[in-house]
Parts: sequence; C-alpha cells; structure tokens
Amino acid sequence: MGILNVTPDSFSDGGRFAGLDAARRHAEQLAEDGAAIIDIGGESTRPGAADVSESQELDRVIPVIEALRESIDLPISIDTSKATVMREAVAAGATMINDVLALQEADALQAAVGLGVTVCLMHMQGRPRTMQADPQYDDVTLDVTAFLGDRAAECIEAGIARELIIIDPGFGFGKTHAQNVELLANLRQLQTLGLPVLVGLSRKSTLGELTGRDVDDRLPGSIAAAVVAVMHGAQIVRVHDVRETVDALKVASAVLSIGKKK
Ligand code: 7PJ
Repeated sequence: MGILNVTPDSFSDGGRFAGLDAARRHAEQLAEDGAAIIDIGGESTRPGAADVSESQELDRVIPVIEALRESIDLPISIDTSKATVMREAVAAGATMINDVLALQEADALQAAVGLGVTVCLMHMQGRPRTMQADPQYDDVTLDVTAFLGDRAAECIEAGIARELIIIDPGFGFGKTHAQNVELLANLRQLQTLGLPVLVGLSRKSTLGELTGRDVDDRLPGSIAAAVVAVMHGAQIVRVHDVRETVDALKVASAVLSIGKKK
C-alpha cells in the first residue's frame, strides 16, 4: 500500500503533494513502483496534528480520487475517520476505507456497512493530540489483539462481511517506542483473529529512535520494519517508499514461499 498524503501538514512529505497534478504524478509513480493499493489521506494523524474540518478534508481528497480513478488502475483506499468522507470517497471511486479510529466515530460504522467496501480497522490508544503522553497497557500485544477482535466482531454484527475486514495494530498510535517494538516482535499474535494484518511503520518515530535518523533518512529502517512485519505475518504494509520496499519484500516472499511448501 503506497501512501499518498494530500495534507499540507503531514510529517514527512507535508505540502509536497498538495496540488492535484502533483498528487496524480505521485500516485502514478507509486503504481509504477509496484504498489497494489493507493492510500489517500487528507487528515494528518501525527501526534499533535490540527483537526481538519469535513469540508476541508473533502476538498483535499475527492478531486484526487476522481483524477486517479481515470489515470491509474489500482484500488484506492481512503484514510479517514469521517462518515461523510467515507461516503463521498467511495462515490468518487475509492474501494477501501482505512480508519485509524476503527469506525468508532459517529455514523462511521453505518457508513461502512452501507458502502460494502473493504475496511481496515486500526488500534489507537487515546487520540492523536494526546496519545503519546503516557500510553499504558497490561500487555500491549494482548490488549491490541483484544481490541481488534472486539471491533471486528462489532463490525460483523453490524453487517460488514468478515471477508472485508483487515486489522492493523496501529504502530505509533498511543504506544511508546518499546511497546511498538514489542508489538512488532509479537505480531503473529494478531493472526489468532484469522483476519489479514496491515502494518504501517514507514518513517515512523520509533525507527528514528532505533536508528538515530531524521524522518527523511529512515528508508533503511523502514525497509527492515516492512520485512520483519511480513516475516511475522503481515499481508499488507503501508509505506512511502514503494519501489525499495517492493524489492525487499520480493526477497522476503521468496523465502516465505519455501517455508509454506514444507
Ligand atoms: C497508519 C495509518 C497506520 C493505517 C497513518 C503515518 C501516520 N493507517 N495512517 N496504519 N498511519 N492503517 O503514516 O506515519 O499505521 S498516518
């Protein structure tokens, strides 16, 4: 999954792809580089980020989705927590909802039920403005797994087909660096839920902590994280650097495919 941010304040490529033409070019590059899904986000969820109004978010993402539907032949995911944005994005051509609040905002679950598209449910403790203050878990892996299991059950109960649900532990969303590393080490635990796992670690601050690198210099760390995630059972990785990650995952997949034959 290649990341296409259309926010002026996203932490790593903020502002660079704000224009419609630039967004289209960037998406075409992600597709050429081997992305299987394009994830479009108009609301920055980095720690402390400002809230974005519904109309602002719509203005940012809808024209991009419409433009991409014409120019690229890949599924488009909409990274949003707002029911109206989900509906308009799907009407414009998106076929997946990526919600960092796991459909817990008002009307979001109903919107997703009605739309009948794939949904990614992500775990977050707290909310972006304050989530990094003092995250607490009994056992981060078990707590995150329990939350995602409960959320998936509620979504199925509400009418979302099980086959449409993807889960994501939400690296960096209300987790310390140590908790993120622990989650990655124990990622296989999530597979007990029997749902595909998506992981987003690309350029995140835990990689900065581990490597001592600034955000623009975290490609090697991001690639290592993607490979570890896939070796630990992740089916989808959400990344900025698609070309490099795809190469690394071809190597990981070749190794994994031998393991599966035994
Ligand atoms: C994630 C996301 C993630 C999913 C962001 C960033 C922050 N969606 N949206 N999983 N992160 N599903 O890209 O660093 O980890 S925004």
